[in-house]
Amino acid sequence: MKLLQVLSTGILAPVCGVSAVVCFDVARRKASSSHTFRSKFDHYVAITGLSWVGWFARRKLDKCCKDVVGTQEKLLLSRLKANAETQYGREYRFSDIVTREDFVKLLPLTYISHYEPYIQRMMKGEEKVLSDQQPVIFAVTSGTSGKSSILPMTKSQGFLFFIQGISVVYHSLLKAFPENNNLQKTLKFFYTPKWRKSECGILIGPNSSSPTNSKHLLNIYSTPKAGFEILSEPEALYVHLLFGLRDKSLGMLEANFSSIILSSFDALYQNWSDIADDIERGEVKSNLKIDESVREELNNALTPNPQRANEIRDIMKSGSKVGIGKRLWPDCNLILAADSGSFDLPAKLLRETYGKGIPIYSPLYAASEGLLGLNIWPRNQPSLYLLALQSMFFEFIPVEHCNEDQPQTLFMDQVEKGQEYEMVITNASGFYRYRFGDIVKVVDFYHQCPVIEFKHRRGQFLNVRGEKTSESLFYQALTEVVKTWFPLKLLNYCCVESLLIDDKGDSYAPFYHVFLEVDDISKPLSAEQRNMIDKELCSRSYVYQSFRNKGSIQPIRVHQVKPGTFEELRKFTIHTGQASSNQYKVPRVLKTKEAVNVLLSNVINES
Ligand SMILES: *[C@@H]1O[C@H](CO)[C@@H](O)[C@H](O)[C@H]1NC(C)=O
Ligand SMILES: *[C@@H]1O[C@H](CO)[C@@H](O)[C@H](O)[C@H]1NC(C)=O
Ligand SMILES: *[C@@H]1O[C@H](CO)[C@@H](O)[C@H](O)[C@H]1NC(C)=O
Ligand SMILES: CC(=O)N[C@H]1CO[C@H](CO)[C@@H](O)[C@@H]1O
Repeated sequence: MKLLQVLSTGILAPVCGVSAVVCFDVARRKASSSHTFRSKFDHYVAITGLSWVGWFARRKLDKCCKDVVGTQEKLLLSRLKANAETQYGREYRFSDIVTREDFVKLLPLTYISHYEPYIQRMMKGEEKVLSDQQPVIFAVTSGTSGKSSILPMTKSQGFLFFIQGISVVYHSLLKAFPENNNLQKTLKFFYTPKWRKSECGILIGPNSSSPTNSKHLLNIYSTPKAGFEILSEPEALYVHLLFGLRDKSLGMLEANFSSIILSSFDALYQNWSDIADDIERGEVKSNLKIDESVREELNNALTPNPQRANEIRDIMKSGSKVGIGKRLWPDCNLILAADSGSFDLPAKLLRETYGKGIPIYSPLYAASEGLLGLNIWPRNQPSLYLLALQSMFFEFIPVEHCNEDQPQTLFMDQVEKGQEYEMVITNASGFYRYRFGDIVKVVDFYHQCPVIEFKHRRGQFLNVRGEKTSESLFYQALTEVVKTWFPLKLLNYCCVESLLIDDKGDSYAPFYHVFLEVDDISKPLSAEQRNMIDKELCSRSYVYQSFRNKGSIQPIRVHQVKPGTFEELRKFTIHTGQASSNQYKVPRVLKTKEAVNVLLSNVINES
């Protein structure tokens, strides 16, 4: 990040004149064994810079939270002013807008389709279409539950994301988990996305911030630079694990989503013996499919370490998966990964098995739309987010109106505690009053700023007869049932509406298919067990129950699938869609036939 460069040369360099103090501070902190003196120092500069920026950014944030109306209106009006001379700005008369009420009156609520013609123009190279700034990139949203879409981003975005997002949550992290204020490295599971170019030469691709963008931040991670450049995922994962395992004093595990960490542990169980051999030899195995230049760089970063190799072998052979993370890395203090919405289940599994004893912190609520929320309460569960009021102008549609096309919206200061809303955003790169579909619940206020819990994404409904069973309601019913199946554990699940599957059952009425992966497949699920899900859902949803009683919906059909099915589904989606592995989310409601076929071909124990 640019800022760190500025800090390290401009501010920190003179401060380092007091080098004795700094050297003492560097020396007294717990550090990764793979650090050289130089990299230890760079690591120190990076995290010290980050926590200073975080301290200032947090003060600024608190000030804004005490004046929600002013902060939001100022943000909105300055954005409109900056973009008044764009094609969109002239079309919607931005220059006439002087209050937030004008804005709502003059502009319609929009969906992604509204922007498609504008984006086409931008891709051809026209300037000042939606935003005054030339887009640097077109992001691809994770199209795991539907189609991918191509969206523009602008330059300042990454910088603001860093200042208003990363630095603030880092500050909160250190306050809640002070044991992380050290020089231990982080194992970051990151996969480099593929890129393509639009007609005017703008890069198109998922814009996940790559650690290789910043030389300073690289010292924080256990994987060397070359490892982040590997394009194929299994090989990249192998390398991440290799360098992570080598470092016994690792401090954190980090990935975008808890599901990525969970599946990385699964991969560890498949490949640990090769990895241990590599650590012993100090060389990456010769049949790993990577470029020679990458191999050379990786090998340069390795030294033979038979002792650590044996340690890993002993730990991996000792059986239990529970707490394996803490046994491999006794000083690991934290898992950093999103655990809200559809990542709740993988996070729970992680807490109970591999990651037992290591807290999980989900720092940001962010999406392609930008920074939406900040979790400044790292120890709270479920994760709560302070709305990122400096990053977006927010409006809210009460859930009961979210089926209307142009409902009345509320402003940030008008929402109520305990209510659920669909969020509407106006962001920095030219999306105005945009309904991207997230439903949240306001659970509290921090000063005047709403604190929310993510509920689900609109569209992630099961809806065969207008009953609209939300993803989260279904999940609650399912977890309640699975509790009674103890010691059997649910590993993964997914629902499909019957219209996507040819076998329509006994009556014309539609129903839900539920695909479950559980940890013990030796005994098929009994008919009684399967029926419980339908009963539980009835007891939780009056609407669903009434359709069931009327015979308008048939009972839920439960299918058990082979272990590894959801991994296959993930590979299939990444292979066929445009989502990269960083962005992949297990869809809880599958909407395409092709993906459903993957599940169907893996069904077992059908009675
Ligand atoms: C995680 O995913 C989000 C949205 O898909 C993206 O904006 C972000 O940059 C990703 N982060 C990493 C570290 O991959
Ligand atoms: C990891 O192990 C699995 C199963 O043995 C194997 O198929 C896969 O190729 C290995 N991965 C790598 C990167 O070697
Ligand atoms: C605004 O939202 C659009 C649509 O999701 C996205 O493409 C764009 O990158 C967002 N801009 C910012 C600044 O986050
Ligand atoms: C937010 C973000 O990650 N932005 C990055 C998008 O990609 C460009 C080009 O690689 C980077 O410069 C941005 O930092």
